[in-house]
Amino acid sequence: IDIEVGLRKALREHSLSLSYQPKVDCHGTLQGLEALVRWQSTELGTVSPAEFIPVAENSGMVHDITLQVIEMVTSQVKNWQGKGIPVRPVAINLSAIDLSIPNLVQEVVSRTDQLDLSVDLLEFEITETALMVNGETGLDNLNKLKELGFRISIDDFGSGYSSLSKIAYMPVYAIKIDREFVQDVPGDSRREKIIHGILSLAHSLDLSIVAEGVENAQQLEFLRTNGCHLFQGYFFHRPLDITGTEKLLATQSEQT
Ligand code: G
Ligand code: G
Ligand code: NA
Ligand code: MN
Repeated sequence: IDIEVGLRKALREHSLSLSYQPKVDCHGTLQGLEALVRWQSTELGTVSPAEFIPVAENSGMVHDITLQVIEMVTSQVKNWQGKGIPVRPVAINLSAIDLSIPNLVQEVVSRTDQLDLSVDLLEFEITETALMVNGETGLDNLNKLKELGFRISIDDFGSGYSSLSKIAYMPVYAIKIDREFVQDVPGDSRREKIIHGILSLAHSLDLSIVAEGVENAQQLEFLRTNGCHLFQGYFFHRPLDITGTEKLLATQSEQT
């Protein structure tokens, strides 16, 4: 059994699950979560999304994964609300293929409407590469999502070929600086300069800035003093399972 066959089965059986990685402000206070898909296969063991998402994209399955992820997130948020646990916005990763689906917005809205969820509890992350390969339909979908009140972030910023000058015309509220840049600061003066450049342009465009892959206090200090707003990474939290996420949501509410 290979990844494609196994994944098809997992989708049929609805056996994918989610981890949630926190996004925090510079005080470490929880501001949001990113949903990360997980697959524990009986035949193949744990398979990383870095491995199976590309296979899913090439075999027509990635949009079904996305729809199942949306359903898991919305029902989880509803579940937390039902238990009186204060929730934070949850970001869902979209692939380029999702953006090319003309019906995408309706599919999202039908799932949030069904559970009577507020739009500001869901966000979408799109890699800059996905943003650039999508034409009319992609931009149309993003504009509609934004008009409805969903926030959109550009994931892995700096790793592709886009530029902030293009993103300035996109319905985007935040950029996430790719881990690759974060890992070499402070110290690598070229990377420091790239981050300075990204941040100053992002500030002037009023974009919110999230740093990915923050692993130590030095990185945090550099990013914070240069105007990053939110942080994600092992220094604060690894991706958490549902129990861990729930505990964190509960303790954060005690502090506020
Ligand atoms: O969680 P992890 O570090 O293993 O993720 C590896 C890669 O898989 C990352 O690039 C992440 O963005 C991507 N990924 C995780 N969950 C999803 C998802 O639900 N949909 C898509 N399209 N990509 C995801
Ligand atoms: O491409 P994307 O940014 O969505 O990737 C998310 C992945 O990055 C997750 O699978 C998560 O496990 C991983 N990740 C999150 N924080 C860190 C970190 O601080 N260091 C490293 N090396 N990986 C991280
Ligand atoms: Na990312
Ligand atoms: Mn992401």
